[in-house]
Amino acid sequence: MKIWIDGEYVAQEDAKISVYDHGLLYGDGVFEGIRSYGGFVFQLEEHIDRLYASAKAILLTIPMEPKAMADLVCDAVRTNGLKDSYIRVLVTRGKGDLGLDMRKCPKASIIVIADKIQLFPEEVYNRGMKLIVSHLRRVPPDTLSPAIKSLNYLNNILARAEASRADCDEAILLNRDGYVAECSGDNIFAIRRGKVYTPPVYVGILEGITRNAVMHLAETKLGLKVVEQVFTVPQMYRADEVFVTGTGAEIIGVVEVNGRIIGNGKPGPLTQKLIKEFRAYACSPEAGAAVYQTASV
Ligand code: PXG
Repeated sequence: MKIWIDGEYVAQEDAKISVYDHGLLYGDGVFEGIRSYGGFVFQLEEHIDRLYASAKAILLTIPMEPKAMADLVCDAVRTNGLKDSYIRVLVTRGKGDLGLDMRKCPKASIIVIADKIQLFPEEVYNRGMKLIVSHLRRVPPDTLSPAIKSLNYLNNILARAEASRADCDEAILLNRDGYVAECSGDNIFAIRRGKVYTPPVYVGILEGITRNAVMHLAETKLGLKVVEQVFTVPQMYRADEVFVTGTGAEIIGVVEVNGRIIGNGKPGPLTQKLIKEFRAYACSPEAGAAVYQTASV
């Protein structure tokens, strides 16, 4: 694969950054994970918007206009001859000295990786996921806002490790008040009596782009009522269906939470309908930017 770093494509083996980059030294930077389906970059505008919002929140100036960044994402997919792909855009604080002071980092670094997507095995979609509730709480919004997609992922990584060690697929993080927030790399939904619930953004979550697309599809294609409402772990045990959404996962049914079986222990019927609708939508031109029709940067 050819990787874009600061103005040029380099071979994967040569795609390296300085050990003085504050992205590495301090996790000082932001990123996006994006997918393309059949040559269409899914929700490209939304991802670019979120990237620039994350950068603004951490006082990081991206040395490129949003439109040029959108074109670059398309170009990276095209340059690597991809149609279905996973694109990782990183903007790091750039090279500085060994102190925290961002003023010592004169220029942010831009990295764009477009590679083949490693899909979850079809088996996971069929059997569903097992979740645990992590002992770690989601970082509160007044500490490091989860709405910022920053390079600081230790909160999420340690929660995910807890899940793996318990032979589970994902971990649910609660907020400071004990309400369900989100999973380590996915948003969470519960369905009860035909109504779809998902935690509101103020609970302290990343406002997932897949989440928003799924909320829209549930309402418009399945005619379901979707509400952003706080809920607790015991309320989730009583749900008819639970599922998670994310760029990597898309939509995956949840069949167990903390050893409690959800519904009948299989991904629910509405979850399965949503997966079908999502897959049809993701491959449609209306869902994304066409990679092989846009002008090259
Ligand atoms: N919450 C968190 C904490 C995330 O990191 C999501 C929700 C879902 O957001 P989107 O916009 O993707 O629907 C994410 C993003 C991976 C991976 O390899 C997943 C994410 C980030 C980085 C890597 O599975 N999910």
